Amino acid sequence: MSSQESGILVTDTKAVKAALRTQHIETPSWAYGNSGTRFKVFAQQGVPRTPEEKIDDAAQVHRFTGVAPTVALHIPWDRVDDYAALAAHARDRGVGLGAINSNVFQDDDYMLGSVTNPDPAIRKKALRHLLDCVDIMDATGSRDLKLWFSDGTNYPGQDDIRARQDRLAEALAVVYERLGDDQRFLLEYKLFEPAFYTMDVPDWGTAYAHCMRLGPKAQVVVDTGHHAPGTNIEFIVASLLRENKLGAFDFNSRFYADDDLMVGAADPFQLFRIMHEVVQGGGYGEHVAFMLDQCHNIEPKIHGQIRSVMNVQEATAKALLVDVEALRAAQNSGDVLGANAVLMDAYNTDVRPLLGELREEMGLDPDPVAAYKRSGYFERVSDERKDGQAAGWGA
Ligand code: PSV
Ligand code: MN
Ligand code: MN
Repeated sequence: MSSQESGILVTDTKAVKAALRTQHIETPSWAYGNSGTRFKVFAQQGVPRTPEEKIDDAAQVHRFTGVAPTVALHIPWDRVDDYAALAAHARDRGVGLGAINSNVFQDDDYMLGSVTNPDPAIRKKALRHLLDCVDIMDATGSRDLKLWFSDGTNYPGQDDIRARQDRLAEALAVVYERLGDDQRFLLEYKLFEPAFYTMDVPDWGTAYAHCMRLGPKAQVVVDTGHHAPGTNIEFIVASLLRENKLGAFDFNSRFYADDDLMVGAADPFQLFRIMHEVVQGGGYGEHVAFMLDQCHNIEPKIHGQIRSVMNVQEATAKALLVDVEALRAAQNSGDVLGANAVLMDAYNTDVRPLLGELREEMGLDPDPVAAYKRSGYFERVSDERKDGQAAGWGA
């Protein structure tokens, strides 16, 4: 969307802004509740007490950024009696309900696994939960079911690796069959934790193999915090896009393991490289869902989500600014440093003025954080939510 003339980047900013205007970044309900590490969950002021209040907070992120129109639910953390009513509440607040995240990791029964547990009764219980989640999707109108399994083993010999894959395949096939025509499941992989010898879905290859067997409604989720240090995530993104198997991202950033920090905080350049592959690989559209999966332990929740959304926008804007013609020309002529320079030119562009302009064109404040702070929302809910039990992991 840009061209290089005598060393100056001339860009079709109109086209870049048009693409950015349609971006859809989903925030997670669990980001608004109290969170922590295994050592301590910190209680913060003004934290929502109910799924409805989490949605109210997510609506603030959309109100000030204009590109976060949906919020993902995690079941049973967001259990309610009437999901259609919850969807109506969301609509009333100007947002929609997004992906339904299943949770088969917080029950004593799942100590040795959920859908891969050697005990058929426990497998059945876990499968029941996944199917219940599809019922919820029917009520909320959600398209995506996110499946993450904590299943795995800690010790060599603890269980049969292949038998566990068979059990997983069996459960996934049942869920796949239950999906409606416009629904899909997103299978998320994670290298380690909570299992430390084998995870049953440790990497994109395992997730891809399961999804490939089932068909187009089975897609892979890339959680950017779920790889070994040094893994080239953009290569995975490029490969999954080639195979039409990239369903979504769980964006967050990490310095060490599954840190779940603000998106783009640890490595904005990696985020840009990922977005470059998304844009070039035809993944910039509704079929690849941009979700955030992060928990803000020490920073204010809504402010942190706004910051993350803005960081995704900035990386996307830079990826859209890559001078593709110049890049191709350099690549095809073997100009190694020239090609690299084209990419770096885009990465080093300060896109904040462009995003500010875009927001003004969208009727928003160019500075979402300042506008949110001025709104007094935090002070208001801090006062209103003084009583009652704040939501947090597991609540
Ligand atoms: C697991 O680490 C994970 O990334 C999955 O997406 C879970 O559903 C989520 O975290 C909960 O925060
Ligand atoms: Mn995740
Ligand atoms: Mn994670």
